[in-house]
Amino acid sequence: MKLFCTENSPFSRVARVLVIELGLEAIIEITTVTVRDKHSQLLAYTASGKVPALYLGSSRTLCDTRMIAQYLGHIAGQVNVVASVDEIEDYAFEGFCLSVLESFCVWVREARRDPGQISQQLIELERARAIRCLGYLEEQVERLEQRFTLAAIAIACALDIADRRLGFTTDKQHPKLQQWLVNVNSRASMQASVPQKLLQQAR
Ligand SMILES: N[C@@H](CCC(=O)N[C@@H](CS)C(=O)NCC(=O)O)C(=O)O
Repeated sequence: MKLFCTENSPFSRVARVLVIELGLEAIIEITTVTVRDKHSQLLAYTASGKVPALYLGSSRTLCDTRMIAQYLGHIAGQVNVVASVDEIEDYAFEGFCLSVLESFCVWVREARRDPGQISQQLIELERARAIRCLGYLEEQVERLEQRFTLAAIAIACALDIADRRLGFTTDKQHPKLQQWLVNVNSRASMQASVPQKLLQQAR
């Protein structure tokens, strides 16, 4: 199986972390591709052109992070890597965590446009959303601490990209979240998936 990723994409990182956490390195080949590129090899596997994408063989490709997580959990025999709809609070929390990651991606994308094209209104909207969401996560940190599964991995990757790309960090207002992040960042899966290109850039 091939897992298509870019080096810097936080959604890709979620999938890469899961591959390591689930011990699937031997059967999942990580393939780095380009996105927003009409010549990308990924387009031969999925018209969406987005990462992560998991090619299963026989022209079957999963191109949604939650689906990929669910599938990886399935083949690893660890179905609780994603929340079950039977545990509705966990299920809702997981959706919230993925939406936090999505929101940081929107903010990063906007911030990287040519200066004249950046919408300050959008930036401020995303900043306000981020502050609100981190406040909520500070209250809900026990949920993140319980298990390092999709919800927690999404937040770990979201907070990392927010720090590296936007200089937006958990601060004194979020001490529990900050401590949780320090702890999870020391995991082998998080260490092995640090975006190397961003690491080399000045922060
Ligand atoms: N909802 C998708 C989001 C994936 C996504 O937005 N990926 C970004 C990189 S973080 C991407 O591939 N962007 C390329 C593009 O928009 O063409 C998922 O859950 O997998």
